[in-house]
Amino acid sequence: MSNLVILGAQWGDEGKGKITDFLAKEASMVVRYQGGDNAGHTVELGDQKYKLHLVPSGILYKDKPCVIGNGVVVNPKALVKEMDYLNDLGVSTDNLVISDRAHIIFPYHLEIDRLEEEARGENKIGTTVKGIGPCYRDKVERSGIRMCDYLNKKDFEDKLRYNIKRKNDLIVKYYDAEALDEDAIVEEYMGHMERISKYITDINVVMRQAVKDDAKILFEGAQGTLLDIDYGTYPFVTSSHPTTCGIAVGAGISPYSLDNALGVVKAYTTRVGMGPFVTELHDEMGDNIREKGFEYGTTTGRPRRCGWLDMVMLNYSVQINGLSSMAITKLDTLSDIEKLKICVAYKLDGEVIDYFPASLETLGRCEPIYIEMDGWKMEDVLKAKTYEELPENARLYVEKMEELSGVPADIVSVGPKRSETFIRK
Ligand code: 2SA
Ligand code: GDP
Ligand code: MG
Repeated sequence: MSNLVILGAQWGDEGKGKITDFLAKEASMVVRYQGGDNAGHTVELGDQKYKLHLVPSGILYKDKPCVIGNGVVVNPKALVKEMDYLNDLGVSTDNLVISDRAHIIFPYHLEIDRLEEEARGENKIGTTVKGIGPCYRDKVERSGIRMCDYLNKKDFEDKLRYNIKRKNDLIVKYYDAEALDEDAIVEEYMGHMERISKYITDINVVMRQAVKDDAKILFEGAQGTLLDIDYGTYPFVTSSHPTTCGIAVGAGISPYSLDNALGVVKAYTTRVGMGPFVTELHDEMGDNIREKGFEYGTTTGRPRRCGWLDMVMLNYSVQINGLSSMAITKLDTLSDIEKLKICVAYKLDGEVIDYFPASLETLGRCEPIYIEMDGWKMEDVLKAKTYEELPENARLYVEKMEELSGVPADIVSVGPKRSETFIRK
């Protein structure tokens, strides 16, 4: 048996969607275990670009069950919209399975997300305003509404009405904003729930059977390690566990069932939203990378902040996730740059450190220590049909990443399409 997690080793948008789609061919099922429709996973097939948010990236194969685990927070309206979008493109969503333990995002979560960001002013997190934090907060506070609650429609409606009243109190009294329309929400969401109810099931049963059958399960992480609520750059993080740790609580399976962890690593670093970023480039080079790599949010369209590869951060990610291999993406974006930099350590108050500090104030004082690598030409990347045919300096860059992390780069990606992917072993 070989179960695998594919996760973001940095701040998200490393190309998880592309790599998941690429490897899903070999998998029996694909499972999302955290996050919600804040995620934006892009898969390009031929001339068609698919942007996935809640639906696992295995959906483009006809025969793969695609599971939305209990650790995911699901906005039924967003899910219906995504299903319609996929169906309109000729993609069937019949293989979708939604955990009956997954929590539901309602309009009050989005409104509170928006109001809290507004109230934070300059200290805002830069959330996607999809209601993710407020929904996970209700889950932990034990006032959330789950998919299984819909089994009893009367109870479901009562719980929803009670929650809307309480949240409206907060919205009006605390934020001095307008109350949401209770009846309109109930009517609309009962309709969305009706639409998705046939996909709701106890995924523990599905997962138990999969393990019994020796199925090859592929877990698809959303966001990235440095956005983990515990291990990320708190509070500039999301409210779930995008790391391997998230699987045990978010996918109806024991941690012992996981065999391998594949970290998707962008050849440089990006971040969308606020928070510290040691290797960030505030100059023309940063703009150049953003434009060449088309670094804009898949969900919100926000420009992503860009910087050099940070091995201190990556090695932290290797350790937390127990990465057994890497998929290095967007190597092509670094083409035509004469000298590339890789951060190998931080300088903190005159001392050299190789660990990732918890305190943002300390992290803010860290300066990157770089090594330089020679660049390569895009025209030479475009000619390559195998890893060995890539320009020598591009291969040296990949091998330097392996040397500095101690993790093999089994996959190297040089473009958004399935065909632009090289397997090395
Ligand atoms: P949230 O909305 O509460 O999860 O936001 C909290 C932080 O998590 C970041 N975050 C993300 N970072 C990278 N990619 C994400 N998905 C979209 C994409 C983002 C987009 O694929 O591009 O379109 O803007 C994602 N989702 C959440 C977020 O920026 C905050 O820093
Ligand atoms: P995810 O959230 O990790 O799935 O990543 P996103 O889809 O948000 O962003 C990654 C973007 O890079 C998408 O537009 C992908 O199509 C694209 N992409 C993935 N791999 C490569 C690559 O190797 N080269 C280039 N140029 N683009 C890539
Ligand atoms: Mg993304």
